[in-house]
Amino acid sequence: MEKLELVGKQVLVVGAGLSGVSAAKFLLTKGATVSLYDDKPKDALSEAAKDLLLQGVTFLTGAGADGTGIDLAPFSLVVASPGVSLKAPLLQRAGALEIPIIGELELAYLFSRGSFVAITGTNGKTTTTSLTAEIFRAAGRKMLLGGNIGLPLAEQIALSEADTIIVAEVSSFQLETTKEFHPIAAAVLNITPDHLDRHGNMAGYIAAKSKIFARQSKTDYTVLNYDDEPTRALAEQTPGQVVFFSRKEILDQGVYVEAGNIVIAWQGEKISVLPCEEIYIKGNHNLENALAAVALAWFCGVDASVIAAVLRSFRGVVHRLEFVAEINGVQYINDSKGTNVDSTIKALETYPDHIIWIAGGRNKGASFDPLIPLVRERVSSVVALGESAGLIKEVAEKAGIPADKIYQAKDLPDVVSHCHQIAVPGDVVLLSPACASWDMFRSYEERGDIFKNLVHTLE
Ligand code: UMA
Repeated sequence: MEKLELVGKQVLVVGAGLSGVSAAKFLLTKGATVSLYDDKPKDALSEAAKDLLLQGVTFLTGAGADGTGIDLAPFSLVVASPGVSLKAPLLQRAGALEIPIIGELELAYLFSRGSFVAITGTNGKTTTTSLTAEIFRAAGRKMLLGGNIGLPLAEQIALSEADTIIVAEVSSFQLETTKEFHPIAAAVLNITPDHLDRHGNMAGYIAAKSKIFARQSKTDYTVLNYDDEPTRALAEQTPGQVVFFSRKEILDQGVYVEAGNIVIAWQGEKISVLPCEEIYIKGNHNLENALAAVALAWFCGVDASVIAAVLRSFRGVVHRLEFVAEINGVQYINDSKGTNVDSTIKALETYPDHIIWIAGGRNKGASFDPLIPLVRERVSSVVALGESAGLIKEVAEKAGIPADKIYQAKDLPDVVSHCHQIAVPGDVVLLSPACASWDMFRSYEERGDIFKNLVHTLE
């Protein structure tokens, strides 16, 4: 499918991160004349971004912090990076001039061959996307994996063929700028407050997420979490065929747990996939991720026996409840991907007690109060870091953690050395910040990698 003519067109890419650099490269291959804007000056950009200069891309950095000096008249298309809000002055001006604004996800979609299987949700996206991709791979299907997971789709889409399944993790930021994007199977895993600073409120956030199924029809599948009320309610809105999954309820039809087994029930047929205890990745949240992956794969024609085999062997993803090391009887766990409250709730639920909890970073507008009961029940010490350290200390105080067990660290080395000093055998040192990393790090991956390296120096 090539739904966009780019030869000789002037295109402005906004944001020179992973997504923008991939979009710019892709646009060049399609014959467009590409300009790249970023708030940051050229010197602060990555080598990959700077390489684009050599490939003929014009840099518009340094034209004023919000692109005020840029003449938009020559551009016939703007490709916005997911991290750039549609409210950014440059995009507002482009909108006022009626220049179409799309994201890199939409761009990749418009040039894709094959079919998209897309996954969104506040939490569990990366695990479910990786697991689903692994199932398609094991089934011998041609498969591409990408999206918000950190692998821009624009970079890979040229490899797609008519029978390729493109398994995509899609975020609310990416969905916001979609128009034609149309997955044959789409999953919404759960919806809890996140990115409210960007979307304004829950309604705005849900509206962005709902675009995952906006272009579906009755021959497509919308996989929804029955146990999560806001997600279940989306059944009323999707034009696709609803497939519910549930960890808690026996459903008339859908994918659910019955007598400890994952079961698929559909149009009178009932298939037992495997006992839940045989799934390698543990925890209720992972069972939900597994149920969604089962639904996506089975409704796209993958045999239940292949699905079961992958669920037995799939080991999970990095930065998500990732075991780092055991040092003097203390376990160190990297959950840097815990970038919102709900995700950190799931991390705290995984360990019964003696948790030394490391949290803080950039708050995205959500309240931290839902963490209080778990902190009271399971956490023995709190280490607060970054812009929201004050708010994390407040949570600790409200949960009744004594003042001498609350520590405000200045940076990650300070965090790790403090934890090493106070931890006793049986403790779990858990980095699960409930916040984005962007106040101190480039990404949650960078935060997690630095944490892991520091922990390894203790060994
Ligand atoms: N920038 C501007 N103006 C702005 C905002 C940003 O110029 O108003 C510039 C920054 O200076 C920087 C660049 O834009 O140079 C960064 O762009 P970006 O924030 O879109 O980040 P990318 O590196 O392109 O990564 C994006 C996704 N990031 C975001 O959505 C914030 C990555 O998701 C994704 O993996 C990648 O594209 C490939 O698809 C990360 C993420 O945090 C993992 N996602 C959020 C989440 O999962 O909760 C949505």
